[in-house]
Order: sequence, then C-alpha cells, then structure tokens
Amino acid sequence: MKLLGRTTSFNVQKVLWLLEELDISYEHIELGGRFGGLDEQEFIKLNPIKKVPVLIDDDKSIWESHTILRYLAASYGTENWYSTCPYQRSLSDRWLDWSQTVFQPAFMGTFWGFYRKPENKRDMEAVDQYLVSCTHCLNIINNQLMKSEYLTGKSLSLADIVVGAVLYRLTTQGLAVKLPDCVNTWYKNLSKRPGYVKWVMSDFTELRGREDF
Ligand SMILES: N[C@@H](CCC(=O)N[C@@H](CS)C(=O)NCC(=O)O)C(=O)O
Repeated sequence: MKLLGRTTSFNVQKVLWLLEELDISYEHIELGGRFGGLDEQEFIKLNPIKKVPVLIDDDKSIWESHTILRYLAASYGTENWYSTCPYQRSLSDRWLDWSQTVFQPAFMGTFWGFYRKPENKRDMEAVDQYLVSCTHCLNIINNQLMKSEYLTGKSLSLADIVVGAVLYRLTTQGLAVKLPDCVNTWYKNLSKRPGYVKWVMSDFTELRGREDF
C-alpha cells in the first residue's frame, strides 16, 4: 500500500494517523507542496482533481481524505472502526461530514487568513470572525464529549481522527484559542497516541506566510 501526499497537509495527516492506528504497513511518498508532482500526467491519472492525499491499494487509487479513511476502516478495521450497521456508521459519518463542511472551513479561514498570510496582508477582523465560528464548533464538540469519552463512544473512531487532526493546528498557530474542558481532556488523550504525535503534532513552520500551495 502507498500513501501519496506531503506530511504538512493535515488531510494527509488524518490518513497517516489512521494507518498507524490500524497497524497497516505502507510506503509514504511526499508529494505536492514543495515536492510538486500534482500536475504530472501520471498523478492526474490517479487523482483528476490534482490534490493529496491519494491512497494506492494494489491496483486501486482512492482520493478525498475522508473517503480514504472510510475505505481503510471498512477494508482493514474491525467492526468498531466502520460498522456494518447503517445507524452505527452514521454516528461517525455525521462528524466526518460536519468536520469537512463546517469545522474545517472555519479553521481554514483562520489558517489561511493568519498563519499562511504574510503579516502585512492579514485581515485580522476576518480572522476573528473565523475564530468565533471555531469557538462555536468547539462548543458543539464539547457538548458531545460531556456525554462520551470519544466522539462516538468509548473508543477512538474516524470522527476523532478528522476532528482531532484540526485541533493541533488550530491551537498552535499563534492565535489565542481556549479549549472547553472536555475538549481539553480529549485533546490530551489524543496527544498520548503515537500516531497523533508522529503525524499530526508535527512541524508545519514551512507553511508560515506561504500562500502558494
Ligand atoms: N477535500 C480534499 C482536499 C484535498 C486538498 O485540498 N489537498 C491539499 C493539501 S491539504 C493539496 O493537495 N494542495 C496542493 C498541494 O499540496 O500542492 C481531501 O480531503 O482530500
């Protein structure tokens, strides 16, 4: 199995983290960003939208990070990771969809507006608006974590992976973000997992002030 994509991409990190959790052996190939390669015909055949991550499993190519996560969990995880029961599965699917359509865009607004902008080009009023949206999202996550240790129950699921991957960057990019109590406890638990430490809690300083990829 091969995973293509630069380590500094948090969409790639989600997949790397899951590969570690599932104890799958794989080859990781840095691609995109300063490594380039996304406009090559060979890559476009694998992913017509020219983005990373891309997973290659035998002769199959899979793209879109959340689709890759579902594919890996369904193919190589236990029932816990991707249930055959549609309702059980919806418990994590809803967080995957919500994270991609609500939480991530709020975070990306702060990241692209603040961290990836040269200081003289920052619009801090816009960044603050995105921070308000992030706070709203953190409260929603907190409400769930008041009821269960992880987002879908007693153990880590894809839901924790996609939401947790955002949290590290949101809280370490240099903006003041106060985590609600249960989110804070959950974040500390995630920070003890080797896959999280190795892939998500990794250096992203090469992206500072960088608007080009
Ligand atoms: N919705 C896609 C987003 C993919 C995406 O935008 N990937 C970015 C990195 S996070 C990318 O390929 N950027 C171009 C580059 O890194 O050169 C997913 O979740 O996989």
